[in-house]
Amino acid sequence: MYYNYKGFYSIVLMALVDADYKFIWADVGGMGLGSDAQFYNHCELKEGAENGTIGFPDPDPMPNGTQDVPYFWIGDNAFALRHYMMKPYGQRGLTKEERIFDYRLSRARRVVENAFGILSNRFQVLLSTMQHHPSTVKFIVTTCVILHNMMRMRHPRLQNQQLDRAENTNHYYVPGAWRLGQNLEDTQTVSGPPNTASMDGKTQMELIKHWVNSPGGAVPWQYRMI
Ligand SMILES: *[C@@H]1O[C@H](CO)[C@@H](O)[C@H](O)[C@H]1NC(C)=O
Ligand SMILES: CC(=O)N[C@H]1CO[C@H](CO)[C@@H](O)[C@@H]1O
Repeated sequence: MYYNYKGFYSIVLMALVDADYKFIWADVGGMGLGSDAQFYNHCELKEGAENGTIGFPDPDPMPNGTQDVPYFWIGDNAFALRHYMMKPYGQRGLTKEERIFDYRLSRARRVVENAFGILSNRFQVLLSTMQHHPSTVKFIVTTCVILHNMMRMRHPRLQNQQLDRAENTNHYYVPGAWRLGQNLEDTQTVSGPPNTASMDGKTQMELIKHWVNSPGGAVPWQYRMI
């Protein structure tokens, strides 16, 4: 049951990472058999999001935005699009705005990749074969995740050296039109009545796509990246 599709034995660490590289939810110990999507489809996190018990914060505007946008997670193509789960368009023949959305989403996902990278570099036992019973492996991995979070909180600078910092000098936003509401016309068309709870995944995707393509949400180098 623990034999994975890559051809060795493993347990699954399914986790949600915040913008500060901390693990804010984790399910440790799933069997390696099966795909990420299958695992996610049966996990408590998804159920809690679907039945509304997960406790997302109330919607807030994006930076420089004026319109409330529900909080959401980002994932890759393995996950089903929902208003709380944004994923790439990921097909061919995309418009420029869609390619910018995909670029920005993949750029945000690097935080997640970095979190896993910091974790496994610090606790290199995670990179090795553990000669233990699965229940012990589960304890070891859970302990590493908890220690990682404590390190993030107590010594964040120590670990920042390990992060992917390629764009750190460039983090400014062009102010203006978005804040003034001039870019909101087509989002208002798609969002319909101001009942954010009923917004579906596509509508949410439109909102985010619009924001990353607006002066308030764009990063200046994004047009070179697509
Ligand atoms: C919603 O899902 C969570 C996670 O599986 C579960 O603990 C909770 O009992 C469910 N609540 C309702 C009202 O269905
Ligand atoms: C016009 C405006 O409010 N611009 C702000 C956009 O967001 C960045 C980062 O949050 C601020 O630095 C700008 O002042």
